[in-house]
Amino acid sequence: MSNEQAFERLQSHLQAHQQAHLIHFWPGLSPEEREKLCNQIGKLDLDRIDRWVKDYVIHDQSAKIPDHFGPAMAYAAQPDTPDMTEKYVRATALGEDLLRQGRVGAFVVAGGQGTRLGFEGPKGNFPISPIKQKTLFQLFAETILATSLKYGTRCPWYIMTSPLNHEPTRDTLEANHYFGLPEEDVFIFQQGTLPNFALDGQILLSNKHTLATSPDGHGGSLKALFEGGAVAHMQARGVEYISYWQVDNPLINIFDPLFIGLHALDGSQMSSKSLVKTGPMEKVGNFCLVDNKVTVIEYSDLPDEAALRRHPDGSLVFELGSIGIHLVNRTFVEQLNAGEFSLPFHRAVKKIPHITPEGKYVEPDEPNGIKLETFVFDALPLASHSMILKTIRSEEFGPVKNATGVDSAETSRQMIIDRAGAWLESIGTAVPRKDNGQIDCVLEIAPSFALTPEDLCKKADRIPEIKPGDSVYLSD
Ligand code: UD2
Repeated sequence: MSNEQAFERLQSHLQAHQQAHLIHFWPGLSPEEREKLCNQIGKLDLDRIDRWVKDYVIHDQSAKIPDHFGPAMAYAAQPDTPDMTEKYVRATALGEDLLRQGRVGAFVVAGGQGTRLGFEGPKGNFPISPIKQKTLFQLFAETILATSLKYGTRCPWYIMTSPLNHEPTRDTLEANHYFGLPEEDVFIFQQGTLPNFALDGQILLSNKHTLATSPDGHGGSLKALFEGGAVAHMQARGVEYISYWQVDNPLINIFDPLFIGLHALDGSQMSSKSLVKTGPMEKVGNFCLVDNKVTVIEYSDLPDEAALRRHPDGSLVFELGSIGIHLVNRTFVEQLNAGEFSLPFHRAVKKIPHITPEGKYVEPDEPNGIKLETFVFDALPLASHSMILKTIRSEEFGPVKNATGVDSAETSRQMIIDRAGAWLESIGTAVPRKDNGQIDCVLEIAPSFALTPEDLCKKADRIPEIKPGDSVYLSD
């Protein structure tokens, strides 16, 4: 086929889908630019895109609230009956066994943009530890290494990036020699992207030969794990359980034997950790039951009336918040990818920089387009069984999301210090506190020193006396 014929074919294909503007600048493009544009367009499934435009761009079918939904149930953070105590002991022992056998892989989703934090570069490079200023990535790597040593195994680490941050993420890990992990235990892969749309459904161009795209949301991880080769890597390593968390949470307990054990004992395909919300409007998803299936309704979608509903004792009816912590069976990811699976789209109206038909680059002041994303928790209702475990906020959730205020570096760092103080006090070490109860020193416990208060107990003789105003870093 001649170049001309190929162009005409492309043009009529695009015209049939009202997207012919994508080749508006064709005459002025170099051969390389034309090839790049053709490649991008070639990857689009325009029949499906027509449906997305109709259902999600022009109309808004996304995130429909089900007619009937109720609150989901969760295991308590601490067992509250003798039967439960026995089950938690059994589950913890099973979780530890699975860790020893190398059946659990760590998986962080790190493809987001982190706009709210205003930090240049991958969010995992954000320095967060209170004394050593270790980055999020370093803390995760050290935790994985310490866990591998503790259980006499090698836990692999899977990291999902996006085109926004793939190279700098890979470069950081390489330059830091994977923070002590063997290179072959770290598997970095990219998530997919979706085109950005103008409000009338036309795909936007970010320059004359490039479509405007953005990452397809953390729901894209369930495809990317498979298509990017992580699942095959897991198969080869004997990994059955995927411990999923979000890059912004330095307090994450990546390998929690109790959570792993309960998940396995219950035959769950995808499980979640939850915490009791600080109030009705806390910005976390809500665990609900829809048709007997665990389902997360995002904070922005839950009607106020439901969010505010309370039991007679004052507790919230929808009290269980989703904090982006899951356990997923590798075979569940395989099962999803074996068929035609898709998660529902969530639609966000955004300011999207683009090229106008006159060829001018604009960064709009007002929202001008639609970005579509999928969310990983929308896979929960697809699981044959889904378990939820409540956790304790001060132990496990201190995200760095904003530059200041709630969920900022300051609050997250303080939570790291507070948790270290609570662990030390739990083994009988005196920690200086002010009159108002606040910890009066700076504390940091390296993962190599202790992953739990029990680990700390074994090293009690190495903990110095702590005086007000001290900075104490405990490491091996
Ligand atoms: C998320 C949850 C919210 C609650 C909260 C807890 C959603 C929609 N909401 O809110 O319910 O659990 O976290 O902290 O998830 N990411 C990717 N690729 C993408 C988009 C995001 O990897 O395309 C990662 C991102 O790097 C981060 C995580 O997903 O690790 C969460 O993304 P977010 O910061 O957009 O989510 P947030 O804080 O709005």
